[in-house]
Amino acid sequence: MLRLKVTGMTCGHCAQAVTRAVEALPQVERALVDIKTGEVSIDGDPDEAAVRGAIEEEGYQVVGPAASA
Ligand SMILES: [Cu+2]
Repeated sequence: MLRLKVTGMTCGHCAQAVTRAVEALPQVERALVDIKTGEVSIDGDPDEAAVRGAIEEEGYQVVGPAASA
């Protein structure tokens, strides 16, 4: 599992955009977004750079690994 801290997500639309973008990537089984904490949890064996790129392409910033990771 990969967990990233993302800033800029403020509502359900943001969460859905990120979820959809990440779940479209290969080797991703499921993506879970918590907009309160800004944490994105990804199940599967994804390429981290691809995940970061997909999230940033949606307009959000990946600031690092999630604090609880
Ligand atoms: Cu939003």
